[in-house]
Amino acid sequence: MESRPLPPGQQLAARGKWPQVGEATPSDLPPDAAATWQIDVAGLIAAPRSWSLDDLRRLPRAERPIDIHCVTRWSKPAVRFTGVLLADLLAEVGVNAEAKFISFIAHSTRNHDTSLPIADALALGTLIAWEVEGEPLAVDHGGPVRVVVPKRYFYKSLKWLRTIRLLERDALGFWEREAGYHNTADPWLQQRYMAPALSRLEVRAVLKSRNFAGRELRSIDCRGHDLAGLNAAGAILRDADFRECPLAAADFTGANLSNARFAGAHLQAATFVGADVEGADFAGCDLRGCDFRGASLFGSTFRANNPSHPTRFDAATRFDAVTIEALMPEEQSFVREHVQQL
Ligand SMILES: Nc1nc2c(c(=O)[nH]1)N[C@H]1C(S)=C(S)[C@@H](COP(=O)(O)O)O[C@H]1N2
Ligand SMILES: [Mo]
Repeated sequence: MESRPLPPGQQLAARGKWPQVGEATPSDLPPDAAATWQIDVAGLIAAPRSWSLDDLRRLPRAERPIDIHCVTRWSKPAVRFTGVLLADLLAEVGVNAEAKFISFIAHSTRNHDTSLPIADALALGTLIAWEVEGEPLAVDHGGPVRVVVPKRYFYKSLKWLRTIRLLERDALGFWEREAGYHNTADPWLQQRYMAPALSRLEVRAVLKSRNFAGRELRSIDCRGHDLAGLNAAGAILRDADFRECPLAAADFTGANLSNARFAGAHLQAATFVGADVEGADFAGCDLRGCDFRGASLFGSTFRANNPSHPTRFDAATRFDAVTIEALMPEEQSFVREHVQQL
């Protein structure tokens, strides 16, 4: 396959591997879900209507190779999805002139949703898809029917699509609300997160306390602060910046550190047990005695880019044989090479 450049900060998943991300597969789908599935199109349209999969199949069939870019830094190029273009479906329902946004809502215990400006969704070639690589879409990956939005981080591609709602004003989606994920989500512009939640004053106070336990501190900038012995158990630290920080013996047990930046940090004897470090960067860190057991490692990076500041491990650095399989191929072999017990 010809290789195209990846968006900045992304790495290739192993060929044939497709991680399942987000909420768990719904446990209440009948085995024949595809036969009974209905998609409701509602909101600012001429007349609300439900569509079965067979109804959708009567519309023009579209097949597209689409690059998957997960916000936690793994990509999977040219995945062949088949379905109907959103444009062709909307042409059937007749969208009112005042509708500006489109909200996709899932079959989901938390009413998972996401949204886009209608103009963007159409211009990007959004697909309502029920097949991948010529096979019915597996339930784990959003079957019977999911949304696939090309050229956006994959959190815009809603699984288990149930309702399409046309709106005058935007309805912020689940990850955009709960995780602070960027509402535009262009991977070429690295639009991963919205602006941080805290003021500078609040940030200064919490840094001084060295107690982040249980707090929501998305995108916090910790650079230049001595945080040795930090208590960050259970803290929400997505996109946090810890580059070069002294963090010996810090406790990140159960913290959410997805996409956090640790490059060059001193993490001797720090613990990440049960933490989410998906997409986090540990290049050039001192990881002697560091504990990553039970951590979620999808898309995280350990290889140093500067040979004079290598990532350091020792016999006390701990990883799980199982969780380490979530690392992308080159990262996985690098860590295995350096950590004895694997
Ligand atoms: N219903 C639903 N759709 C969802 C999510 C979710 O949690 N629930 N997560 C999103 C995220 S963050 C990603 S990266 C992709 C993952 O799709 P996959 O599991 O097929 O890789 O689904 C997106 N769609
Ligand atoms: Mo994602």
